Amino acid sequence: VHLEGQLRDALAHDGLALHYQPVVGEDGSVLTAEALVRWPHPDRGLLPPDVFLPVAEQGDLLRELDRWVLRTALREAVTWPEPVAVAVNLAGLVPGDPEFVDTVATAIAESGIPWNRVVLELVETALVDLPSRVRQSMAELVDRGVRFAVDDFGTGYSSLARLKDLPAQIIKVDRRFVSGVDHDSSDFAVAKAVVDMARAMGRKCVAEGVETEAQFQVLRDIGVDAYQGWLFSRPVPPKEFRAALALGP
Ligand code: G
Ligand code: G
Ligand code: MN
Ligand code: NA
Repeated sequence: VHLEGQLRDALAHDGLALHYQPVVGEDGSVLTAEALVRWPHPDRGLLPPDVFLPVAEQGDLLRELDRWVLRTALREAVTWPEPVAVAVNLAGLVPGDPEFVDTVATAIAESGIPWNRVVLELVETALVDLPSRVRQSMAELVDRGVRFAVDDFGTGYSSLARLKDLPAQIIKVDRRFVSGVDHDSSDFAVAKAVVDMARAMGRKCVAEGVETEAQFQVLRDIGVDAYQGWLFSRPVPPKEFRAALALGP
């Protein structure tokens, strides 16, 4: 309860921080940066989301946290050079929420960022069983240029065949398959199947958690479109990210 109260306070007073991790193309150029929330806690140091997202969930603060991240990330990203996009994870503010479209549209409009530089990351479970009304609303955002990404693909319950029903332009292959892609034949098979299927359905594929040159090579051969992981960069504070952008690939 103590931590929950402090989190509530932090949310109300801009007491959280965002770090950014680049998503790069084959040539190393930065295409997107994923915003990853941290909490610079007065007594406990920089807390990772695994520690406080459960607290947020318990305290019914996830939706508010997502709104804070969305607003903050868009405001920071509008200062980046074209055409670098920003990706925001949403867990509490999801398409089924009646205020979803309005909230997103307002945040984009207020920030002044071009719509096509906004990516919204959702887990599989938030994207299945969407009533047609909700799909329609999401389509309005997509028509204006927003892209949706399915995060951690392969870890949820949907089968590959359901990929075609997911209203998402980007598929993020979970790092559990990426980690073994260069030496484990079943990880390789899953990664390849996901990428082949995604491509057949006109989606872009991002590999998450790329840590080694060997993984990168194999993923490139499979035909992944973009890459994210420690091989390229850890998540870094906004200043450091901007400095890296200025230096180029
Ligand atoms: O940054 P890190 O790799 O420690 O993130 C751990 C988990 O927290 C990941 O599952 C990630 O999706 C989630 N996460 C990180 N930042 C955010 C955020 O800003 N909003 C939400 N809803 N989840 C986040
Ligand atoms: O669940 P989601 O994909 O949103 O969260 C990304 C998480 O993966 C963050 O916690 C981030 O710090 C972590 N991450 C990013 N790159 C790597 C990597 O190369 N290796 C590992 N082990 N974790 C990574
Ligand atoms: Mn993510
Ligand atoms: Na992930």
